[in-house]
Amino acid sequence: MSRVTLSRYLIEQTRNHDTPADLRFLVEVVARACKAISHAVSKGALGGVLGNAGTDNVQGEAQKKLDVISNEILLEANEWGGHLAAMASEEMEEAYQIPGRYPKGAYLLLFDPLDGSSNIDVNVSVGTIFSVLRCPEGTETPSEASFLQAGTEQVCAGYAIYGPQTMLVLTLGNGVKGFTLDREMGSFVLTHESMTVPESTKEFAINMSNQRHWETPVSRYVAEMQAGATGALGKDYNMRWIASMVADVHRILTRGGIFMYPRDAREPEKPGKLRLMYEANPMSLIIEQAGGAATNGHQRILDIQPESLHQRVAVFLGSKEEVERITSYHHHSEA
Ligand code: P6P
Repeated sequence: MSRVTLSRYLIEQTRNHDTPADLRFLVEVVARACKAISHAVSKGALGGVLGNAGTDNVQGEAQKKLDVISNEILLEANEWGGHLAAMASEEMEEAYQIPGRYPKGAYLLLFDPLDGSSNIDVNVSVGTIFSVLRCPEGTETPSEASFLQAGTEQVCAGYAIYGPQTMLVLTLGNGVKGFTLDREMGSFVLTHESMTVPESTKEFAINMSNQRHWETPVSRYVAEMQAGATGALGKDYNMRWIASMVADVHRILTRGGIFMYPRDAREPEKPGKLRLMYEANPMSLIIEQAGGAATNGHQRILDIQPESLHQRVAVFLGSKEEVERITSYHHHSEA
Protein backbone atom coordinates (compact mmCIF):
# COMPACT_ATOMS: atom_id res chain seq x y z
CA MET A 1 0.00 0.00 0.00
CA SER A 2 1.33 3.45 -0.84
CA ARG A 3 2.59 5.49 2.07
CA VAL A 4 0.19 7.99 3.59
CA THR A 5 1.96 11.30 4.03
CA LEU A 6 0.76 14.08 6.32
CA SER A 7 -0.46 16.00 3.30
CA ARG A 8 -2.54 13.07 2.05
CA TYR A 9 -3.90 12.44 5.56
CA LEU A 10 -4.95 16.09 5.88
CA ILE A 11 -6.56 16.16 2.43
CA GLU A 12 -8.56 13.05 3.34
CA GLN A 13 -9.50 14.64 6.69
CA THR A 14 -10.80 17.65 4.78
CA ARG A 15 -12.77 15.41 2.45
CA ASN A 16 -14.14 12.96 5.05
CA HIS A 17 -14.26 14.89 8.32
CA ASP A 18 -14.93 18.45 7.28
CA THR A 19 -11.53 19.64 8.45
CA PRO A 20 -11.53 23.19 7.01
CA ALA A 21 -8.97 23.68 4.23
CA ASP A 22 -7.36 26.62 6.02
CA LEU A 23 -6.84 24.46 9.13
CA ARG A 24 -5.25 21.83 6.90
CA PHE A 25 -2.89 24.43 5.44
CA LEU A 26 -2.08 25.71 8.94
CA VAL A 27 -1.08 22.22 10.14
CA GLU A 28 1.07 21.72 7.05
CA VAL A 29 2.87 25.02 7.69
CA VAL A 30 3.48 24.14 11.34
CA ALA A 31 4.78 20.71 10.27
CA ARG A 32 7.19 22.34 7.81
CA ALA A 33 8.41 24.66 10.58
CA CYS A 34 8.99 21.63 12.83
CA LYS A 35 11.10 20.08 10.06
CA ALA A 36 13.23 23.24 10.03
CA ILE A 37 13.52 23.14 13.85
CA SER A 38 14.49 19.46 13.68
CA HIS A 39 17.23 20.39 11.22
CA ALA A 40 18.53 23.19 13.45
CA VAL A 41 18.42 21.03 16.60
CA SER A 42 20.24 18.15 14.91
CA LYS A 43 23.19 20.37 13.97
CA GLY A 44 24.04 20.87 17.67
CA ALA A 45 27.57 22.10 18.23
CA LEU A 46 28.24 22.05 14.48
CA GLY A 47 25.63 24.76 14.02
CA GLY A 48 26.78 26.99 16.85
CA VAL A 49 23.26 26.72 18.28
CA LEU A 50 23.98 25.25 21.71
CA GLY A 51 24.15 27.18 24.94
CA ASN A 52 22.25 30.17 26.29
CA ALA A 53 21.00 33.12 24.30
CA GLY A 54 21.87 35.48 27.15
CA THR A 55 18.20 36.48 27.56
CA ASP A 56 15.31 35.30 29.80
CA ASN A 57 11.77 34.33 28.82
CA VAL A 58 8.56 35.56 30.38
CA GLN A 59 8.98 32.97 33.15
CA GLY A 60 12.39 34.39 34.00
CA GLU A 61 14.05 31.24 32.63
CA ALA A 62 17.30 31.53 30.69
CA GLN A 63 16.56 31.13 26.98
CA LYS A 64 18.66 28.74 24.96
CA LYS A 65 19.79 29.91 21.53
CA LEU A 66 17.58 27.19 20.07
CA ASP A 67 14.56 28.47 22.03
CA VAL A 68 14.90 31.79 20.23
CA ILE A 69 15.71 30.20 16.86
CA SER A 70 12.74 27.81 17.11
CA ASN A 71 10.41 30.64 18.07
CA GLU A 72 11.55 32.71 15.07
CA ILE A 73 11.13 29.74 12.71
CA LEU A 74 7.51 29.29 13.81
CA LEU A 75 6.72 33.00 13.58
CA GLU A 76 8.28 33.42 10.12
CA ALA A 77 6.65 30.24 8.77
CA ASN A 78 3.17 31.18 9.97
CA GLU A 79 2.88 34.95 9.70
CA TRP A 80 2.38 35.24 5.90
CA GLY A 81 0.10 32.23 5.25
CA GLY A 82 -3.22 33.97 5.89
CA HIS A 83 -4.52 31.25 8.26
CA LEU A 84 -3.88 33.05 11.54
CA ALA A 85 -5.27 36.04 13.36
CA ALA A 86 -2.39 36.01 15.89
CA MET A 87 0.11 33.78 17.68
CA ALA A 88 1.28 33.27 21.27
CA SER A 89 4.44 31.61 22.52
CA GLU A 90 6.11 30.65 25.76
CA GLU A 91 9.02 32.79 24.54
CA MET A 92 7.03 36.01 24.12
CA GLU A 93 5.27 38.07 26.80
CA GLU A 94 2.63 39.48 24.46
CA ALA A 95 0.54 37.95 21.68
CA TYR A 96 2.18 38.25 18.25
CA GLN A 97 0.05 40.23 15.81
CA ILE A 98 0.14 39.31 12.11
CA PRO A 99 2.06 42.09 10.27
CA GLY A 100 -0.26 44.43 8.35
CA ARG A 101 1.22 43.42 4.96
CA TYR A 102 -0.22 39.92 5.34
CA PRO A 103 -3.86 38.73 5.37
CA LYS A 104 -5.34 37.42 8.61
CA GLY A 105 -7.14 34.12 9.12
CA ALA A 106 -9.58 32.44 11.46
CA TYR A 107 -7.20 30.75 13.90
CA LEU A 108 -4.99 31.47 16.88
CA LEU A 109 -1.78 29.43 17.15
CA LEU A 110 -0.09 28.91 20.51
CA PHE A 111 3.18 27.08 21.00
CA ASP A 112 6.09 26.15 23.16
CA PRO A 113 8.66 26.28 20.37
CA LEU A 114 11.24 24.11 22.06
CA ASP A 115 10.03 22.30 25.13
CA GLY A 116 12.61 20.69 27.38
CA SER A 117 15.34 22.92 26.01
CA SER A 118 17.41 22.43 29.18
CA ASN A 119 18.10 19.00 27.64
CA ILE A 120 19.49 20.42 24.41
CA ASP A 121 23.06 20.77 25.63
CA VAL A 122 23.09 17.16 26.85
CA ASN A 123 21.63 15.77 23.63
CA VAL A 124 18.35 14.47 25.08
CA SER A 125 15.07 14.52 23.12
CA VAL A 126 13.19 17.84 23.02
CA GLY A 127 10.11 18.96 21.14
CA THR A 128 7.65 21.57 19.91
CA ILE A 129 4.13 21.69 21.35
CA PHE A 130 1.32 23.53 19.55
CA SER A 131 -2.36 24.29 20.03
CA VAL A 132 -4.92 25.81 17.64
CA LEU A 133 -7.97 27.81 18.71
CA ARG A 134 -10.56 29.70 16.66
CA CYS A 135 -10.21 33.44 16.82
CA PRO A 136 -13.43 34.88 18.30
CA GLU A 137 -15.75 36.18 15.54
CA GLY A 138 -15.26 39.79 14.56
CA THR A 139 -11.95 40.19 16.37
CA GLU A 140 -9.83 42.52 14.23
CA THR A 141 -6.86 42.66 16.62
CA PRO A 142 -6.76 39.64 18.95
CA SER A 143 -5.87 40.57 22.51
CA GLU A 144 -4.65 38.29 25.28
CA ALA A 145 -8.31 37.79 26.18
CA SER A 146 -8.98 36.34 22.69
CA PHE A 147 -6.66 33.45 23.59
CA LEU A 148 -8.19 32.74 27.01
CA GLN A 149 -10.39 29.83 25.90
CA ALA A 150 -10.75 26.50 27.71
CA GLY A 151 -8.80 23.56 26.30
CA THR A 152 -12.04 22.01 25.05
CA GLU A 153 -12.13 24.80 22.44
CA GLN A 154 -8.96 23.56 20.70
CA VAL A 155 -9.59 22.50 17.09
CA CYS A 156 -6.18 20.88 16.81
CA ALA A 157 -3.24 20.00 19.06
CA GLY A 158 0.07 18.34 18.41
CA TYR A 159 3.72 18.05 19.12
CA ALA A 160 6.91 17.29 17.27
CA ILE A 161 9.52 15.23 19.11
CA TYR A 162 13.16 15.60 18.05
CA GLY A 163 14.60 12.28 19.18
CA PRO A 164 16.22 9.31 17.46
CA GLN A 165 13.35 9.84 15.01
CA THR A 166 11.62 13.14 14.41
CA MET A 167 7.89 12.52 14.77
CA LEU A 168 4.77 14.65 14.55
CA VAL A 169 1.87 13.55 16.78
CA LEU A 170 -1.45 15.18 15.96
CA THR A 171 -5.12 15.24 16.85
CA LEU A 172 -7.87 17.03 14.92
CA GLY A 173 -10.48 15.76 17.34
CA ASN A 174 -10.92 12.22 16.00
CA GLY A 175 -8.10 10.19 17.49
CA VAL A 176 -4.33 10.62 17.62
CA LYS A 177 -2.05 9.93 14.66
CA GLY A 178 1.76 9.66 14.57
CA PHE A 179 3.89 10.66 11.59
CA THR A 180 7.60 9.88 11.23
CA LEU A 181 9.85 12.26 9.28
CA ASP A 182 11.41 10.64 6.20
CA ARG A 183 14.47 12.87 5.93
CA GLU A 184 15.34 11.65 2.43
CA MET A 185 11.95 12.63 1.03
CA GLY A 186 11.40 15.48 3.52
CA SER A 187 7.87 14.30 4.29
CA PHE A 188 6.07 13.16 7.44
CA VAL A 189 4.76 9.61 6.86
CA LEU A 190 1.82 8.12 8.80
CA THR A 191 3.41 5.38 10.92
CA HIS A 192 1.07 5.27 13.96
CA GLU A 193 -2.51 5.01 12.67
CA SER A 194 -4.14 5.25 16.10
CA MET A 195 -2.13 6.06 19.23
CA THR A 196 -3.84 5.00 22.46
CA VAL A 197 -2.90 5.17 26.14
CA PRO A 198 -3.32 1.83 27.97
CA GLU A 199 -5.86 2.24 30.79
CA SER A 200 -3.50 0.82 33.42
CA THR A 201 0.24 1.04 33.82
CA LYS A 202 3.25 0.11 35.92
CA GLU A 203 5.27 3.24 35.17
CA PHE A 204 5.19 6.73 36.69
CA ALA A 205 7.00 9.95 35.81
CA ILE A 206 7.74 12.66 38.36
CA ASN A 207 10.79 14.65 39.48
CA MET A 208 11.47 12.84 42.79
CA SER A 209 13.91 15.54 43.96
CA ASN A 210 10.87 17.72 44.77
CA GLN A 211 9.36 15.09 47.10
CA ARG A 212 9.69 17.17 50.28
CA HIS A 213 7.67 19.96 48.62
CA TRP A 214 4.66 17.86 47.54
CA GLU A 215 1.14 18.05 48.92
CA THR A 216 -0.21 15.05 50.85
CA PRO A 217 -2.20 13.34 48.04
CA VAL A 218 0.89 13.22 45.81
CA SER A 219 3.13 11.97 48.63
CA ARG A 220 0.57 9.25 49.46
CA TYR A 221 0.20 8.18 45.82
CA VAL A 222 3.93 8.02 45.06
CA ALA A 223 4.65 6.20 48.33
CA GLU A 224 2.07 3.55 47.37
CA MET A 225 3.77 3.05 44.00
CA GLN A 226 7.16 2.84 45.69
CA ALA A 227 5.76 0.19 48.08
CA GLY A 228 5.10 -1.88 44.97
CA ALA A 229 3.68 -5.39 45.26
CA THR A 230 3.99 -5.30 49.06
CA GLY A 231 1.79 -2.20 49.29
CA ALA A 232 -1.83 -1.16 48.76
CA LEU A 233 -1.56 -1.23 44.97
CA GLY A 234 -0.28 -4.79 44.93
CA LYS A 235 2.05 -4.37 41.94
CA ASP A 236 5.57 -3.12 41.31
CA TYR A 237 6.08 0.15 39.45
CA ASN A 238 8.97 1.51 37.40
CA MET A 239 9.92 5.20 37.18
CA ARG A 240 11.05 7.38 34.29
CA TRP A 241 11.73 11.15 34.29
CA ILE A 242 13.26 12.62 31.12
CA ALA A 243 12.54 16.24 32.16
CA SER A 244 11.28 16.88 28.64
CA MET A 245 7.48 16.85 28.70
CA VAL A 246 7.25 15.94 25.02
CA ALA A 247 9.46 12.87 25.53
CA ASP A 248 7.67 11.76 28.71
CA VAL A 249 4.24 12.21 27.11
CA HIS A 250 5.36 10.41 23.95
CA ARG A 251 6.47 7.42 26.04
CA ILE A 252 3.08 7.39 27.80
CA LEU A 253 1.24 7.54 24.46
CA THR A 254 3.37 4.63 23.30
CA ARG A 255 3.30 2.31 26.34
CA GLY A 256 1.20 3.93 29.07
CA GLY A 257 2.17 5.63 32.34
CA ILE A 258 1.29 8.62 34.44
CA PHE A 259 3.09 11.98 34.14
CA MET A 260 2.99 14.28 37.15
CA TYR A 261 4.13 17.84 37.68
CA PRO A 262 2.28 18.83 40.87
CA ARG A 263 2.17 22.19 42.55
CA ASP A 264 4.64 22.29 45.41
CA ALA A 265 5.65 24.35 48.39
CA ARG A 266 8.54 26.04 46.58
CA GLU A 267 6.15 28.49 44.91
CA PRO A 268 2.87 28.17 46.85
CA GLU A 269 1.35 31.06 44.93
CA LYS A 270 1.91 29.20 41.64
CA PRO A 271 -0.01 25.97 40.85
CA GLY A 272 2.99 24.13 39.41
CA LYS A 273 5.63 24.71 36.74
CA LEU A 274 3.94 23.79 33.47
CA ARG A 275 1.93 26.27 31.43
CA LEU A 276 -1.74 25.73 30.71
CA MET A 277 -2.21 27.28 27.28
CA TYR A 278 0.66 25.80 25.28
CA GLU A 279 1.82 22.79 27.27
CA ALA A 280 -0.93 21.28 29.44
CA ASN A 281 -3.93 21.99 27.17
CA PRO A 282 -2.51 20.56 23.92
CA MET A 283 -1.02 17.55 25.72
CA SER A 284 -4.28 16.96 27.61
CA LEU A 285 -6.32 17.00 24.40
CA ILE A 286 -3.93 14.51 22.81
CA ILE A 287 -4.00 12.24 25.87
CA GLU A 288 -7.81 12.33 26.11
CA GLN A 289 -8.17 11.70 22.38
CA ALA A 290 -5.94 8.65 22.95
CA GLY A 291 -8.21 7.34 25.72
CA GLY A 292 -6.26 8.70 28.68
CA ALA A 293 -7.13 11.33 31.29
CA ALA A 294 -5.65 14.68 32.36
CA THR A 295 -6.46 16.66 35.52
CA ASN A 296 -4.85 19.29 37.72
CA GLY A 297 -5.63 17.03 40.71
CA HIS A 298 -9.06 18.56 41.12
CA GLN A 299 -10.63 19.00 37.68
CA ARG A 300 -10.20 18.10 34.02
CA ILE A 301 -7.46 20.33 32.62
CA LEU A 302 -9.43 20.94 29.41
CA ASP A 303 -12.29 22.45 31.46
CA ILE A 304 -10.11 25.08 33.16
CA GLN A 305 -11.12 28.63 32.20
CA PRO A 306 -7.79 30.43 31.60
CA GLU A 307 -7.15 33.75 33.35
CA SER A 308 -3.84 34.69 31.77
CA LEU A 309 -1.79 33.65 28.75
CA HIS A 310 1.19 32.26 30.68
CA GLN A 311 -0.60 30.84 33.67
CA ARG A 312 0.71 27.64 35.18
CA VAL A 313 -1.15 24.51 36.16
CA ALA A 314 -0.50 21.27 38.02
CA VAL A 315 -0.54 18.33 35.63
CA PHE A 316 -1.48 14.67 36.16
CA LEU A 317 -1.99 12.92 32.83
CA GLY A 318 -1.81 9.49 31.24
CA SER A 319 -3.35 6.09 31.99
CA LYS A 320 -6.91 6.73 33.07
CA GLU A 321 -6.85 4.34 36.06
CA GLU A 322 -3.90 6.13 37.65
CA VAL A 323 -5.05 9.69 36.93
CA GLU A 324 -8.43 8.88 38.46
CA ARG A 325 -6.71 7.41 41.52
CA ILE A 326 -4.50 10.40 42.30
CA THR A 327 -7.40 12.77 41.56
CA SER A 328 -9.55 10.86 44.08
CA TYR A 329 -6.78 11.27 46.67
CA HIS A 330 -6.93 15.04 46.11
CA HIS A 331 -10.71 15.00 46.55
CA HIS A 332 -10.42 12.92 49.75
CA SER A 333 -7.90 15.39 51.14
CA GLU A 334 -10.40 18.22 50.53
CA ALA A 335 -13.26 16.38 52.23
P1 P6P B 1 12.18 19.83 36.05
C1 P6P B 1 11.11 21.54 30.58
O1 P6P B 1 11.81 22.64 31.11
C2 P6P B 1 9.76 21.47 31.24
O2 P6P B 1 9.04 22.63 30.99
C3 P6P B 1 9.01 20.24 30.77
O3 P6P B 1 9.31 19.91 29.46
C4 P6P B 1 9.48 19.16 31.75
O4 P6P B 1 8.51 18.15 31.97
C5 P6P B 1 9.72 19.95 33.04
O5 P6P B 1 9.94 21.30 32.66
C6 P6P B 1 10.94 19.43 33.78
O6 P6P B 1 11.00 20.15 34.99
O7 P6P B 1 11.80 20.65 37.26
O8 P6P B 1 12.15 18.34 36.33
O9 P6P B 1 13.47 20.27 35.39
